[in-house]
Amino acid sequence: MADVAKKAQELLKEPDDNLIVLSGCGTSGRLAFLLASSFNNLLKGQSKKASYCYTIAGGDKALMTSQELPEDNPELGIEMLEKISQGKKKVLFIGISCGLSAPFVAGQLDLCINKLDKFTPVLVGFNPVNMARSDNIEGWHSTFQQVAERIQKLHDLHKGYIINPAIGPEAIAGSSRMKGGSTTKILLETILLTAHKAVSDNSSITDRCLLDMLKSYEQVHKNIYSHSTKIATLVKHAGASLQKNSHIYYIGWKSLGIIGIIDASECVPTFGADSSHVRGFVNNGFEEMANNNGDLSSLGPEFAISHEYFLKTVLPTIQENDTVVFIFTLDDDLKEIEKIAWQVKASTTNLYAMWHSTTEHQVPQQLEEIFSVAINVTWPKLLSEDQGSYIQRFQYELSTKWVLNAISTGAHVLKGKVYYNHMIDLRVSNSKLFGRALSLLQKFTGQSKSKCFEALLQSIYETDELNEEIKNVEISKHIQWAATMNKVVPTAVVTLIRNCSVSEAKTRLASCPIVRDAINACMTGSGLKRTAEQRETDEKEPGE
Ligand code: S6P
Repeated sequence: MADVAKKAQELLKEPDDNLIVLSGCGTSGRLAFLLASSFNNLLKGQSKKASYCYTIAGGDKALMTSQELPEDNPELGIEMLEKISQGKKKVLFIGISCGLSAPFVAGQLDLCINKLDKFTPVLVGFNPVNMARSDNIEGWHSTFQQVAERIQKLHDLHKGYIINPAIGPEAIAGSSRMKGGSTTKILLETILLTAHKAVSDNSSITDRCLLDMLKSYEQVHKNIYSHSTKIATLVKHAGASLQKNSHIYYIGWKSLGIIGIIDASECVPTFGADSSHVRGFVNNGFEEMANNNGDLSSLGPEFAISHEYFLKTVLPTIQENDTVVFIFTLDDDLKEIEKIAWQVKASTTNLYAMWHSTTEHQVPQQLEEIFSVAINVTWPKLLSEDQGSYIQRFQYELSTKWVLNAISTGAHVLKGKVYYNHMIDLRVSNSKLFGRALSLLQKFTGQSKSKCFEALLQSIYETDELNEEIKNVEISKHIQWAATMNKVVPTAVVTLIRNCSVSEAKTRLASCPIVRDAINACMTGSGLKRTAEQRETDEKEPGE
């Protein structure tokens, strides 16, 4: 971390010639965007030139909607990185891939390795290199693991770096938006803020500066989880909304609104949710996002993210079963918040809030009273120093992320979208998720890989008869089709357990809206339930 901070410090001194690029797919790309925006704002506040750029697989559309397929394309990553770094002398490239797995990022790292006179590659992720993804990348020369191994060699020469601490398993297997995303945020904020401070103070970067900042996040953790009872209440209400096929809406201000939009967008690939189930809105919409491509709201309703749109189009449809969560700080326009809250209250009493206050300033009582439950996170006095206020904003964001991740994940668990700790109803929308779907089928049915592969294709193409032609096309073709389908994995699980047709499996699932219960019923009926439970216990690592 210190080495990377020193590199950033060096580059920040010559903003005309240099650039820091943050990049990733899905959540990792969204965090790349958020971090790049924050640090450019910090520079702007100091009347300095913007030094950061981000790239995300799928482009800006992926900031608020799920675009999982471009993650598989290394050439796309290379193209984007070449374009934004044109004309720059030195580029610090930070590629984020929590699982050390995204081909898009592998392509970009490969470009950097081949042009070390210009690029310093940094890989951020949470797997040891020997557990990086080793599958072939369709139409490309290397695997992610091979690229990671090459970066590791550069590490010793101080020409490239890997930051990949072990952070333990995710609560929902593979849901790296949670721990992986939070740790990405903590690590990169610590590195980059330390670099900025060193440039401003003309001081050196030491391990102590990094450690002090990391430790401040420990306090954030303590602070936010002291509200766990209220967080649990929000999870319960949000879960009840989803169980009734109603919605969860986040109405946020500034970057906390963006955290809400990010959390909502992730529910689609993770839980196979519809994009209307969980939605986020931010004040001033795209103006607040300040993303590369500006206003995307003309692309469709799922790109409408402003409060204005919420009030005009969503509010009239809100019903008693919907859950609405307001997210703000005391710096936001409290009068406006109060006004919107009253408007929402006319349609639902399921009105909640999470706000950040200080020991000195609290939210006015008349505002507090509008909400059924409010999480009031109180922080010590505001730090006035420029970088200090950024630490505080980062802490607000992280604690908000933790709460919203708990709400949306918990609500989907209550909706029955999780089987043991697996997202059984994921959308099969890229090669990583195709591989995950296959291993879930093997795990829960005990059948061979080839049998599970066939069942997966049968479910994707809704047929019991697979011709050789279909079986032999590239995985990317299956994914294109699967990405448009619902309940692909649950259907395949049921066909395998019951040894039944795809249409019978669909009928069984349709008769029981809770996916977990439908699968459990099939397991019990076939005497497989204990086997699955047993397998889960057998596979647990010590300490997991
Ligand atoms: C995970 C999320 C995904 C991942 C994306 C990138 O909870 O749904 O969108 O962020 O697949 O993963 P990774 O391992 O490259 O950071």
